[in-house]
Amino acid sequence: VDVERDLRGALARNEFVLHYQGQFDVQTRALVGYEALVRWQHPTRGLLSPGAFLGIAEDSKLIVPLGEWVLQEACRQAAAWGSNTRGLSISVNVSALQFEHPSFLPAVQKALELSGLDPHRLILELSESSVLSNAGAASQLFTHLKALGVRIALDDFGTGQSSVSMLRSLPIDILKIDRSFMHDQGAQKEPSEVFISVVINLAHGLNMLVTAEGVESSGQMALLGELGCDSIQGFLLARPLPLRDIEAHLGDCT
Ligand code: G
Ligand code: G
Ligand code: MN
Ligand code: NA
Repeated sequence: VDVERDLRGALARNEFVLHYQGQFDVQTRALVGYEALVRWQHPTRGLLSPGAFLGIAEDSKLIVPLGEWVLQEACRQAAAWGSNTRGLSISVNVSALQFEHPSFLPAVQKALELSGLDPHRLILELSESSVLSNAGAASQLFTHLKALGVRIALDDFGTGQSSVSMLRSLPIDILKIDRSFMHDQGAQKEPSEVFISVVINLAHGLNMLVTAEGVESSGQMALLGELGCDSIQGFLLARPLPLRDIEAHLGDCT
């Protein structure tokens, strides 16, 4: 309850900040976008990761206003990145509770309107499991989101139970392969390599793009390139960084 009160106060005191992790074209290594990742700049405990507060934010439903803040802030900051960065996408994580809430669609609309961000640049990341447990609601909602022009990514893909028919029936733009499939590849073909290859071919067959997350080695990056993955995200190329630290990179995007 203490943390919950703290969390409520933190929203009012504007103690949350966004960090950004770059996403790169696997062939050219060009920066293609950023994923926004929330942190809590706690007055006494220091910078807290989502693991320390997202569970409580979910249980207390504070994830709804917090999620709206993240959406608005990410859109606002991305729209301000300057004319040379107009091609960069901005990915925002959306929790199950948030996307089931009736305020979600209006919140997306409001974040786009307030920021003036080109809707095509916004990618909403929903975890595979949260979409699966709400497949009916997801279908309707996704149709509305597509009408706004935003893109939809299935996050942590491969950890849930998606069926091909479900993937075909929903207007999903991007599959993000979960980082648990990214453990180091040996000389021998490991099951995860087969899995990654199947996912890439399936996605491309359904007109979707594939992002691999958790890429930590150049061996993984090379393999993903060979398998035809579209973009990669991971500590190898960039860690999540505060806004001031990515601004230097943004200046180089000309
Ligand atoms: O940034 P980090 O790797 O510590 O993130 C841990 C988890 O928190 C990840 O699963 C990530 O998806 C989630 N997360 C980060 N930022 C947000 C956010 O703004 N909203 C939601 N719902 N989840 C987030
Ligand atoms: O669930 P989601 O994909 O949103 O999780 C994003 C989280 O993954 C962030 O908290 C980020 O810190 C973490 N992350 C990003 N790249 C890597 C990586 O290369 N290795 C590991 N172990 N974690 C990563
Ligand atoms: Mn994510
Ligand atoms: Na993920």
